[in-house]
Amino acid sequence: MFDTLTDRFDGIFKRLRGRGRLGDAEVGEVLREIRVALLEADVSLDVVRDLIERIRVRCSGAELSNSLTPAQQVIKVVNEELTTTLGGEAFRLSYASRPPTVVLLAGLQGAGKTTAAAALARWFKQQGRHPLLVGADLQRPAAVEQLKVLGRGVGVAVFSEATDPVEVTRHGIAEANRVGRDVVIVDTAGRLAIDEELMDEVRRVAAVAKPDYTFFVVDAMTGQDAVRSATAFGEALSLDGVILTKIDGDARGGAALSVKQVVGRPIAFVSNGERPEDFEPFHPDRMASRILGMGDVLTLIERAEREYDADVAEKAMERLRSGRFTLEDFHDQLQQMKRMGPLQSVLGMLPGVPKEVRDAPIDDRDVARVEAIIRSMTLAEREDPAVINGSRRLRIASGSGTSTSDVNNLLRQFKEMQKLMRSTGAMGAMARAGNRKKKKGGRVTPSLKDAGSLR
Ligand SMILES: Nc1nc2c(ncn2[C@@H]2O[C@H](COP(=O)(O)OP(=O)(O)OP(=O)(O)O)[C@@H](O)[C@H]2O)c(=O)[nH]1
Ligand SMILES: [Mg+2]
Repeated sequence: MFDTLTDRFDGIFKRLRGRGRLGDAEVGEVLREIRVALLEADVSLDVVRDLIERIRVRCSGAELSNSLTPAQQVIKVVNEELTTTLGGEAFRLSYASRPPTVVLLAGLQGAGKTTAAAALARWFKQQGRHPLLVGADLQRPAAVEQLKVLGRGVGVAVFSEATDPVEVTRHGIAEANRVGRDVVIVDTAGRLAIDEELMDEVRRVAAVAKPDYTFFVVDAMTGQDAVRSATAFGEALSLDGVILTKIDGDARGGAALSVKQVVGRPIAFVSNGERPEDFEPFHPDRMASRILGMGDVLTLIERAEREYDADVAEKAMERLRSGRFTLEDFHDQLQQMKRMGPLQSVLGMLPGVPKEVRDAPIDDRDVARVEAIIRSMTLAEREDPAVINGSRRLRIASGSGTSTSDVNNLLRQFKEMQKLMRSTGAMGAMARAGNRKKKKGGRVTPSLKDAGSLR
């Protein structure tokens, strides 16, 4: 997401860096370039106007700190104002004093409501809550079944029945009370704002659900137009926030930057793929630094803490320290990395990763190939690759559907990696992170935690 915008800002700031003092003319020129970049990114015209004006005031005013170069000053101001446009503070969700906390999802057809419902249920579970999913989409025949499959995937029960959406919602909440679920997520049918009958239905669902939070689910790929459809929903329902989906497919970012101002409500969560784990709370400040190409270490660290299994990490670290890190451990580490998302997106969040590297296509199939090769080895071979002779290499290649040169490459790279890890630098960093982790007692990825200090 935001690829084009990030590229444009990259160019604008690069040109700025060579400059000394910035006069009004230079500032004006930069603002014009930013304006064009935003419009090209499909940001709503009103939003662009406001944003540019706020940047202009601050860049030509007295707010020039001496410690920063002019280019850094502009970047700082743009970063802060982009954060404001994206909603300023991160959305804070608080729980109903008398459970269950009820969340209602509404939006256009195919926006990603059902997917988001399951992902949200998973997120609540991670917060230590006990959610219940309620399937109130009786419009599309397979809708409830879809929710049940997704619910099973995240280990959350789904309530539904063949009555009508209002009754399903009422009974779903009663069910949550009966079995002691403290969060209820109601998935509703996709509807067009012009369909008055269906708009009336969702109004009646909301009337019995009395939701603590009503989220408008929007597909980012439809750009600022989809955001406008919020108006009709906002008239029928009292919206609290937006769930922006499919940001993985939105190269421009117009929707994300327009939501707050056009809908009048902030983005609460974003969805970055079809899987329940591709879903997270939205942080305006982090997104702004991502747009400006400053990476997003915080999100990465958070995700790592959530998805990384501390025991496996601990074991790997022990082995690293004692110089016994094997292909078996490497395989475990790969599994863990994969849980943080596609490698490309993980890389995109690291600051200081050169654009060429960030954009170089990483094929997750390459990773799959490496896994297949390791899986085709015997345990003894994984522990000590030195025992793998020529004929075994051939067998491993055919067993994993690769070639002997793939196998040779992996073995050579692994040997180099082992050498590198034995060198004091890597060991020291790992050991330091290990100590920190023990103090905290939580889930931490050593190498990624250290990446934070790159900032
Ligand atoms: N790439 C990508 N696909 C997504 C994302 N969220 C949902 N999808 C896909 O979009 C399609 C529609 O998602 P649903 O969750 O069924 O949408 P919905 O709003 O419930 O649709 P209706 O109930 O028919 O209105 C599915 O194929 C999802 O897998 C996302 O963040 N990224
Ligand atoms: Mg649905």
